[in-house]
Amino acid sequence: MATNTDIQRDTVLEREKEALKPPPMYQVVLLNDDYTPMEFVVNVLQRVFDKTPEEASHIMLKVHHEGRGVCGIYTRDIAATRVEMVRQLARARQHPLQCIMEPAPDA
Ligand code: TYC
Repeated sequence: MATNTDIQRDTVLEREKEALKPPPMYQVVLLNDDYTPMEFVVNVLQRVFDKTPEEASHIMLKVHHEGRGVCGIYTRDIAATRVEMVRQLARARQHPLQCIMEPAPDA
């Protein structure tokens, strides 16, 4: 039978293993809609995701044509902050722009 010390040792080993792993990564995704102006989306991509005007236009058009597009891949807190920034900017202008985060597929 496993004793308390066995369990404590296993817990410590699990934590050590966890600490050695890279953090889980999340991708921030923009979703298409019929109303948000293209220029606004390009602007958001430059301001929130540090994209060049060319990169921003490319991502915006991908979202427009394919329904969704990845804006960047970040650790959980940074992804959540950027999603919130997009939502605030969209709300301030009353655009229905949707932004979500989801676990990034393994590299
Ligand atoms: N489809 C929008 C339009 O035609 C543009 C758009 C692009 C909206 C990307 C949202 O995430 C988006 N005005």
